Amino acid sequence: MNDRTLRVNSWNGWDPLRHVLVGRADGTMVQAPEPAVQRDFPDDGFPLGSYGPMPAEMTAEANEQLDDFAGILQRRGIRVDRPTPLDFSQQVATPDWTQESMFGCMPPRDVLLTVGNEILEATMCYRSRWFEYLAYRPVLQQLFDADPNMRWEAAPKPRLTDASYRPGFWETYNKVPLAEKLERVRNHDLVLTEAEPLFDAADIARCGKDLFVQLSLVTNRSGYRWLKRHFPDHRVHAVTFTNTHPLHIDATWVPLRPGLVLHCGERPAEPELVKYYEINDWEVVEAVQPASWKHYQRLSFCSPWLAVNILNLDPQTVCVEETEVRLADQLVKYGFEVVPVPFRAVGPFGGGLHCATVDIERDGVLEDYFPHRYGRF
Ligand code: DAV
Repeated sequence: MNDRTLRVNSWNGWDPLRHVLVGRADGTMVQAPEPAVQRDFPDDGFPLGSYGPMPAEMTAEANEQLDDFAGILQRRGIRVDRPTPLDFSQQVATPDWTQESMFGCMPPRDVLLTVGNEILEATMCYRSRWFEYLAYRPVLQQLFDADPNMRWEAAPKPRLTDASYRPGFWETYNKVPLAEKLERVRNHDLVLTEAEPLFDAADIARCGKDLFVQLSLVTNRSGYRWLKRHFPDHRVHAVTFTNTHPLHIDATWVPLRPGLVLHCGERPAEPELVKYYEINDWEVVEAVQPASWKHYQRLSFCSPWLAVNILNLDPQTVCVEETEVRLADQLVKYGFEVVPVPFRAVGPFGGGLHCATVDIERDGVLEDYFPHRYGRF
């Protein structure tokens, strides 16, 4: 039966949260090698070239934390949906290629972008993640059936032939000196070519009328241009940060409420971006150092900056990983109520509290938080 109370609506990451998707760790893989990504965990049983399911005990612990997080949200009256995992160990193929494994469905934020009443399926750029949208289709179908105003969109499915990747990228990039790496990041000369539009949804920070798209290891200029044309009523900006491994904007530049953005200072923002925020009366706050990840770095491709991968429940309330007490103290000083959530075990499955979720409904309407123009913004 259709549930007429369902409604897709979210314009930013801070309005009061009513309905959210929370990922699952089931069956997550250390993916088989492919041009866009190579896992190399020699000390943890997965040296370069090998692949297979994440260890069962790690998956169980991550799922326990994800389920507990879902429970915390539900007890606050927030509706929670979950994806439907596939057999991620299976080989997948298109007419252009065959890939020995898929990945998982812990970080739905990477795949789905909610803008107003629209949910957009991102292109993705890993062959192992090409079919990941299928894990979210049951929820999307339900939303489409229930909400007559929901816009269900999918960006053009990419070909992901060898033409989409710079040959031998990882072999050379891993060896070049830091300064050269940063120069390549600034020029966006990374693993993806411009053969076709490619983006992950998690490279986009939503601030009402302004969408900030990070050019990264998984988002190219063509992907940014596609997004700009797809959202003609928004101001869509391409941004980069000084970060040798740019992967998703939500551990780097995290808007927490109108007028306040949390910034990972180890990854400096372009001065023009900072100035754009400042002339619009936003404060750019440098986050304190993350807590230790010593016991939870096994098989992880994320950095300790998952600390700032925060989920807002409303403009005054934020979910923060429970070990990040210094960050929590910092946020309390800015007037936030902090909900501590144990989430360390989820990190190796692809992210933190923001990565693990997708907004389906928040109260609120489209607003312009940046009335003043600056530079290219
Ligand atoms: O910056 O450590 C976070 C990835 C979130 N999906 C980082 C990557």
